[in-house]
Amino acid sequence: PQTIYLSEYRVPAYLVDTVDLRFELFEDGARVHSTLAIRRNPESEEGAVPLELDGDSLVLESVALNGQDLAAGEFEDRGDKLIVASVPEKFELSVVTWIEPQNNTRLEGLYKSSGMFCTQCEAEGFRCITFFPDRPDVMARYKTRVEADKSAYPVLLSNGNPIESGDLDDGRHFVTWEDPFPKPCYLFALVAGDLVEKRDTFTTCSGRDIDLRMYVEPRNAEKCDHAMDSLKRSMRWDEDVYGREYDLDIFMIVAVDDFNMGAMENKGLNIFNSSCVLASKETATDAAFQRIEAIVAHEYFHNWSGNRVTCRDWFQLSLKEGFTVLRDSQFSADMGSDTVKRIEDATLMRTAQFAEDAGPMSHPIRPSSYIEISNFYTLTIYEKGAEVVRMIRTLLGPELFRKGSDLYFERHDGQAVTTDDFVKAMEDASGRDLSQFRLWYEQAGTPVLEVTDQFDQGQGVYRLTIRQSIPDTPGQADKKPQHIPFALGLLDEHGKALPLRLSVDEQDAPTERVLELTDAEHVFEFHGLTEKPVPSLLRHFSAPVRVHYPWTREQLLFLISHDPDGFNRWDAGQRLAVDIIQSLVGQPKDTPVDPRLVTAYRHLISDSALDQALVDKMLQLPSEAYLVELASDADVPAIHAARERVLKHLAIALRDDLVACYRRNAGDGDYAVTPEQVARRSLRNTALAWLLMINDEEGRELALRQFREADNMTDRMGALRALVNSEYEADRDQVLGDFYQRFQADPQVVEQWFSVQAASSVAGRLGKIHDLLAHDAFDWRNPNKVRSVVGAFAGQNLSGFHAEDGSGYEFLADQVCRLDDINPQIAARLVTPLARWRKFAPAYRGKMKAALETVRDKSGLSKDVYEVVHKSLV
Ligand code: HT7
Ligand code: ZN
Repeated sequence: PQTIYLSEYRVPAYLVDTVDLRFELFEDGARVHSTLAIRRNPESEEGAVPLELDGDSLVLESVALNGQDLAAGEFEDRGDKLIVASVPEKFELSVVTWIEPQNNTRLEGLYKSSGMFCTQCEAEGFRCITFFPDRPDVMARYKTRVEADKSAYPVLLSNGNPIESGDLDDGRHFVTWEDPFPKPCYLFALVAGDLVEKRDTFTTCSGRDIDLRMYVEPRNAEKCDHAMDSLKRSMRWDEDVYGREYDLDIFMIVAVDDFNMGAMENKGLNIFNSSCVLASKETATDAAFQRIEAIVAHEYFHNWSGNRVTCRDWFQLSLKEGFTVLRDSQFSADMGSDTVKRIEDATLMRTAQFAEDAGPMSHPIRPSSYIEISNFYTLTIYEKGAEVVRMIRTLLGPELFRKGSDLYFERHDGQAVTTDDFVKAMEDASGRDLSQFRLWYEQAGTPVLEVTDQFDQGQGVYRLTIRQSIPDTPGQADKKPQHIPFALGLLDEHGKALPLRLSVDEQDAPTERVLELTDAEHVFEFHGLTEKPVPSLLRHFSAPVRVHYPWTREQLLFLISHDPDGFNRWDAGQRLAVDIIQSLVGQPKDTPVDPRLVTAYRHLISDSALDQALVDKMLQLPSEAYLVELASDADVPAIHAARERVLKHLAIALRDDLVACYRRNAGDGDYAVTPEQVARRSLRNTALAWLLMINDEEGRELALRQFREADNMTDRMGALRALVNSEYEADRDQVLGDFYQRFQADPQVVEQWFSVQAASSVAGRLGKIHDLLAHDAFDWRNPNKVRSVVGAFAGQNLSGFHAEDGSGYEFLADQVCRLDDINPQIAARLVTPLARWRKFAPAYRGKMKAALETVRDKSGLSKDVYEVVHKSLV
């Protein structure tokens, strides 16, 4: 497969002004008539070169230039390209292609999901529909006529506004849509199906009424309210916080069951994975409600950050994704708790993005090459990209950042631009020089900050030395220091926040500062102190970096109860738990657990005056995945055992406190997804899970009762998960059976049922995983099902996946090979756990590598899987 390089970017030789599409949809395929108004690009130096259009899996029926059919010798159909050797400066090209959506299992382009037609064109799916210059810097105005059988497909949708509709012969009908905004083809969408419509309206800040519509299968009609409410909140928030008003008259959301990712921001017609949009309290957990709100917001925010201003090329993907993730994260924080959201974001970064950044696929947020762009929809592009934009905001302050955002949208509206254009707008609006900051876009890897300190009692000066280094990553060594905002505070022995005087005579010094690191080493002096303070470092996770500081356990315990910054209180708790668990890895089972952890946790569980949402987060022990990420030569079973040892130790010591916590948090009144209720439900589910870890009879009874009596999925799933992870085998089988019986008609709930089993180190043995794959409800063509069994097993059931005999690895390799023939995008994502083989202890490493080699040797490997496997084997 061919590697694409950023350095080889050239402006398009031809531009497309308008696209006129006509889709004839049938059961055995679809005919696509496309007419393009094309002209030579005045900015291209290429001149009168042949016209090259991209294609994939198309059957070409005809090509005409300015209405004249082209003869065989006048064009060349190479499959992946349609080449017309000689074209005038300005012309109309008409192409007719035949495609087979019903056989499209890759779910790129036009395909069928549960009987409906739908599309996914990002990144390069439009070329699976018709021949086209499939690149985001070719922006055109689209008119789309959709024709289909009226009784099977009463709803026919595309981007923009409906301008015409009517009946045709043979029980068929059509609707024509027109989108007034020029857009790249990756934002094109079409839907045809037998769907129910849910309507609402939103009045924008300038007084325009927007028609809001959701289209779902009839069985999901009652699961739309939450997404609709989330949409309205997002629209208002984007006006209030970013000054962005919606532009079309209609905004539509469609739910489909088979979808490769979470959702897609097609202009005016967002398409969602059903699991990321449909919710009722009986079928969706609190976490799902929150995820839906965030994803609806994310897709909506793309209307400006992505659609009105789009990417010049796919190397700029983080331009839209990083900025939009920051925007959705600010939105979620505003809808709930700032601290809790920051903890969740930092957890994801540290657990999964840092791992990606240290692995074989490590890449900068603006990569310089790729083989398959679908492999670059990564945590680095999305989450680290958002952290990078967040750092710009931290450096500029909220007002100048907003000024920069306004300038960016105003300057580039209707354009396809680069990350550099974004940074330039921020610079121009603020007057700040971000040249060194741009290294965040170019250099991969997680910076490491080594922090040491020293107190000069005589001078009353506290010296903090911070050394920055960035590890080598594939193709990048000897990196330059980056510009890092480093927020900190200092506490005295009573926990009082000390003024941070950077000079002896500084008056009214703040108690929190953002230091700017630009050199490989900095020494900061804080004056006017009478005792050595306790540092509270990298507050709010002010930069996506690792901080190493020789904290003592006393200092961490002190910060857990005294740090005025909620995020860092949580962070101190995590560091303490990590330290204690790490000290037990590979140690005999009876090695004592530091009793101070129990004291700290008892305080958290029993003090109801504390912010319960924060307490809930603080009670969660660092995950196995995070402990693995922190380890080198990771021995997963040993890490799993040490973590379980601590968990059980805490559960035994705090048994009565857990029962009290459960009872105190029982009963919410009417179900609502408020921060208070979410925290209560989560706390009582944590208490249940811990009690069942130690085979507590009362805990078992509470869990069984909660399972039976629950009126919402959070409670039911909390009880189910606790029982599935317990040693009460008969109860486990009973509740799993009951659950399936009750919810078997609901695919989203069945997915949860699959994943709670596959992710369990107790219930998810390999034999069980095979049973799940053989289950009637399992479907290889449905990505959610594959993720909920194979993905959950390899990504969450770490001790099962890393079985000593290597059976987990062989299993995954087999499934990846099988899936690669069906859906390469999903196969490439699934192979990731094996690709990290270098991270693990020698006994595991060799077996992982061998499994990966079997994937490499599969014949007809897709370029998606090829890229991941080959990059991880070099
Ligand atoms: N921008 C969307 C990306 C996306 C996607 C990419 C590749 C293959 C399938 C896909 N479905 C959606 C989603 C988003 O970031 O909002
Ligand atoms: Zn996005």
